[in-house]
Formats: sequence, structure tokens, C-alpha cells
Amino acid sequence: MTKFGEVALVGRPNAGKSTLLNYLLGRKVSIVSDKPQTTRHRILGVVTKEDYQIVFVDLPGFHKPIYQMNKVMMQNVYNELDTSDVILYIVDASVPMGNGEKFLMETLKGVEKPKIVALNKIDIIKKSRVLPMIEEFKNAGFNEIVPISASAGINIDELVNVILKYLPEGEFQYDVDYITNINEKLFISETIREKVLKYTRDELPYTTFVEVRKIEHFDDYVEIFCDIIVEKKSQKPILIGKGGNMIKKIRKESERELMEYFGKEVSLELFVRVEKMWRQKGKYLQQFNI
Ligand SMILES: Nc1nc2c(ncn2[C@@H]2O[C@H](COP(=O)(O)OP(=O)(O)OP(=O)(O)O)[C@@H](O)[C@H]2O)c(=O)[nH]1
Ligand SMILES: [Mg+2]
Repeated sequence: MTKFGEVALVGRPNAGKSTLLNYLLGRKVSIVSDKPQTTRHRILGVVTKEDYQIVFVDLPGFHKPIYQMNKVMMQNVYNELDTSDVILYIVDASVPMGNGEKFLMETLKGVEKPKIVALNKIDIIKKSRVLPMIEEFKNAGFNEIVPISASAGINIDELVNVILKYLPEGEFQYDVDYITNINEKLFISETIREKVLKYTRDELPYTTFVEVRKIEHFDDYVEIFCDIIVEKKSQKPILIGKGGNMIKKIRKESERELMEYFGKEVSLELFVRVEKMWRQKGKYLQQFNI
């Protein structure tokens, strides 16, 4: 009998959910940054082995929503708490537990299904700090607590074994070679957004949206046209940079990564456009329901 199930990756922003998803898949499907609220979509990563298929679902970090965009993001998280078979709660063990973490912990207490805690980032903390945390989560009613490092790949095999203990029996629901729901267009926009997150600061990372306008495939190269949308006029020069150096850095690094993805040359054209309050507009928010 095979096993099949959906595992929700839940946690505070910046905990390392997307890093873990990419590690589990052995390839990048979900963008990562050191800024919170990087992931905006519900990103599937399917791991298929001979006797099991696990659908890992990467999600936006758990936060209090203010803008319409954040409400849509959080709705996806709540839905997933309902529909998944197993909750994988990823905690950044390298930072003290704040109120947001405590609130999430309380929320998860009310969810009646197998709940596994992954204490992440153990590569950068003292071992002596891990034990009391394990105790705390055990006392809070979580089924299993596994210390890991998603970026260094520590203890991930053990984590998968623990997940398998709780995964229901069932037939595979995806083709054995299916990996992710992130299509070409979304991969392009996410790659560019990752570079924006990497190089910009302050409010800009949270207020940009990348719209892919055109993708043209030629024999030996791909031509891509995108708009980077910002909310305020004053943000445009920041994104463009002195003499265009910021936008050039974003373009060059995105092109490099997209070349790997497409296996051929990529020519990327980026335009910066101002669109007030896009985070409140249905036209843009539709994109989050994938
Ligand atoms: N030292 C260390 N850093 C890590 C580890 N896992 C993730 N990180 C870093 O933590 C930061 C956040 O990682 P993400 O994977 O983007 O976190 P996330 O939980 O997906 O964040 P959101 O999408 O904002 O909810 C990045 O800078 C990662 O490189 C780890 O095991 N050890
Ligand atoms: Mg993420």
C-alpha cells in the first residue's frame, strides 16, 4: 500500500519554509529572502518515491493582515490548515519567541490533526538552547519536534521519516514526474521579485509586484518583457537607482537565473510602473489564487 498526503508548511515570516521546500525538492521552486513576507502564493512541491507521494504546500508566513493582498494570502493559510493531512510548523529557533509566534502556536493548538514542529536554523544556535524548546512544544501538544537546518540540510531525512509516520495511506494523486504548480510565467515574476527583495530596503520589498507582459521563445533565446509595479511615485527612482544601476543589477541577476531555467539565453526588458494601491485591487490579487 502506498502513502499519499498533503503537508502544510506553516510558520512565521522568515522561518525558512521556502528554503525547506526547495531543499526537499532538490531544486528551487519558491523564492527565498532575508526579508519577511517573501512568499505570497500557495506553492506546491511534490516529492514522489516508490511507496509514497508527499505534497508539500509552501505558504505565506503567518501574520496579521492589513492590506487586501495580505488578507488573501492569509485566507490561503487558513484554508490549508483545514484541508491538509499533516501540519508542519516551522519555527525559527535562532530568535526569541515573540507574540506573533505565540499567537500562531495557540492557533495551531486548536487544529486537530497531526502536528510536527521543525525547529529550524539549528546550524546557528547553541545546542543547549534546543532542549528547552523541545520541551515547550511537547508540552503544548505537538506530536513530534524535530530540530533541523533547512539551508544546511541537517536532519531533513529524519524529518521526512517522521512525516511518513503520520501520512495517510492512499493512491498517488499526481503524475510521478509532477513537481510544482509554479508555471513558467510565475517563475519569471517570482525570480525578478526575489532580486528586488534582495537589493532593496525599507518599504519597497513589500510594495512591488512583477507583471510578465510577454514571453517570446526563439530557437536560441527567450525574450521577456516585464513591468515592476510600485505603489508610489517616489519609489520609482529608488528601484531604478543611480544611473540605472539598481534595475540593471536586478535584470542581470534575473537573466542569469532564468537562463538556467530555460537552458538558453534570456533577454529581459524591465519597466518600472507606478500603480497606486495595487495591493487592494482584485485584478492583481487574482494571481494569488493558484
Ligand atoms: N542559518 C540559517 N538560515 C536559514 C535556514 N533556513 C532558512 N534560512 C534563511 O532564513 C531566511 C528566510 O528564509 P525563507 O525560506 O525565505 O523563509 P520563509 O519562512 O519562507 O519566509 P516567508 O516566505 O516570508 O514566510 C533566508 O535568509 C534564508 O536563507 C537555516 O536552516 N539556517
Ligand atoms: Mg517563503
